[in-house]
Amino acid sequence: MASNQLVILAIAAFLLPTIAMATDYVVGDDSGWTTNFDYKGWAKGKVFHVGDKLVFKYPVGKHNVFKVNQTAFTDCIIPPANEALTTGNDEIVLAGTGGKWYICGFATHCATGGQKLAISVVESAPEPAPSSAVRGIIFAGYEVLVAAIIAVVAVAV
Ligand SMILES: [Cu+2]
Repeated sequence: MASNQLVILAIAAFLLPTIAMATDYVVGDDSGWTTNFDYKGWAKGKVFHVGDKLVFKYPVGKHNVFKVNQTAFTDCIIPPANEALTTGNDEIVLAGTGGKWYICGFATHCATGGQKLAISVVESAPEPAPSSAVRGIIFAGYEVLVAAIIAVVAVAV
């Protein structure tokens, strides 16, 4: 087997867990993005990593999503309308670490409806979280794949 193929395999084996372990979070789970939902409680206990994705689901025209700073979050200061996400299925990949804040810009949804989400994002984890069964299954699959790749390489060499 050519050495550059081995290099590609090595890179793939290194990158795969990072890709496989990114988590999609539907904000509010089955309730989606709405008023009178406890987003603080929803976020509590979750560990958000760089590369994970937030998905805001809501009926188009009923809500929207603004990414804001902490002050705007606390005081429900609505940014200009052209900064809003409005598709009803807004996906935000968490690109960096630290605090992230999101609010709805409709009427008083943020101020009186509590439609606001604050999270803290940490570095992507090199190891799967032991508490997540799904991640464990994905990781087990990855180990099987690596074993298969090693077997193929051993046969080829
Ligand atoms: Cu709203």
